[in-house]
Amino acid sequence: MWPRATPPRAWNGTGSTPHFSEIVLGRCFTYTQLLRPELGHADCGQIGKAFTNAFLSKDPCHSSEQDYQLLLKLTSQTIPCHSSVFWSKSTQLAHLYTRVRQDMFTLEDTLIGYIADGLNWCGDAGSYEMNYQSCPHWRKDCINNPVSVFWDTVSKRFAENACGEVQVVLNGSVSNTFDKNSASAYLNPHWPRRSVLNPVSSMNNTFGRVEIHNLHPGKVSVLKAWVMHDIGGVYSYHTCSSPIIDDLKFILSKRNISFTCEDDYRPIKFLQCV
Ligand code: 2NF
Repeated sequence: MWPRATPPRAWNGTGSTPHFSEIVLGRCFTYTQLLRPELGHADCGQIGKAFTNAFLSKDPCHSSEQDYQLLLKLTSQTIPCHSSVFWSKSTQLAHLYTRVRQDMFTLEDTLIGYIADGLNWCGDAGSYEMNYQSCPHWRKDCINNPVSVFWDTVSKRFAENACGEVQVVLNGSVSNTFDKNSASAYLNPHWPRRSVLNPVSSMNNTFGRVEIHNLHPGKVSVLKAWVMHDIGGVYSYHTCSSPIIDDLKFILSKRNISFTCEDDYRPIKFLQCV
């Protein structure tokens, strides 16, 4: 059917990361051979192929969870109970925490999260190639782009697999410590159409929109929230006593999951001084 007559459409987002396939392969080998050799059975060649097949030659505004199923299967990994760490607006601090606590895992400490973190990718329905020029921006072009759908899909699996006591590192120094509108956007029967209340910002909170709704009551006993302050922003916008945290507590209570909250949890606070 190809070569194509017209160049791929220009989107508003950054294009695919140069050397995407090589980076995916290299990260897969680094993770399975050096970081977590106990996972040595993972087939990095197959994982790399499944990743690119999920989006190449496809419309980058109609990506679906289904596209990533083989990749998910090839990267399945058992995380021990009591060791999952979620985060929102606190990427650096949460990852510093799990670097020190090697027994704890954020999504980016799992194989699939490690491979994809910080990368960008998309293809085009009319080409076998990746689009290195531009990719759909989730806000300006379309929500169902390959990167957003990927993170929603793997975040959902990460939450579904969590068990025992789980933790979330939240940023109390920003206004959107926890985005209640993200949560209601997910509960809205018209989802994934845009929320009428807050059409843009409500999309941008995977923890509130995807992860809390996919924790399994009965499997997860308690969510422990650590509300950290002074991670770039005003000192203390929200604390455990803020209504925004009550929203989180309420959503979890409806799902029969216990909730505790602590401001500036010392083992993490200590890392802010490092
Ligand atoms: O890039 C990642 N590693 C990533 C992306 C999305 C979600 C990780 N996650 C998982 C993590 F495991 C955390 O538990 O979800 C949780 C964090 O997501 P969050 O949206 O609650 O936290 P933010 O700090 O607001 O965002 C994390 C990153 O994702 C991007 C955002 O720009 C930031 O780089 N992001 C958020 N929503 C979207 C979206 N709809 C998005 N990128 C594309 N489309």
